[in-house]
Amino acid sequence: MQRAVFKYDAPNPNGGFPHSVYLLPNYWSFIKCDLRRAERIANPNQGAGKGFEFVLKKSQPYFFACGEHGGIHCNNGTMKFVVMPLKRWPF
Ligand SMILES: [Cu+2]
Repeated sequence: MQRAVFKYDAPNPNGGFPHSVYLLPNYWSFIKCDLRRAERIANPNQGAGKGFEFVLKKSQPYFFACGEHGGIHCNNGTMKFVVMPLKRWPF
């Protein structure tokens, strides 16, 4: 089973926007950073320490983005990515 691990700084009271992890439903919502039908899978506190682990159950593309503050870190391109888990070779 393949997993994605997300590590990000906990919310900083001295400034800066916090982070989170959203799973977006498809390619276009990912391109547009449209979070309306996205699912928040980790909150701003879950990226600290060992981070947040998400199991990639299927061989399909998974679209992830930070969704805090209207998706600012998705829109500026710094916190969004796609991962495509592939089946392992059978040896
Ligand atoms: Cu962020």
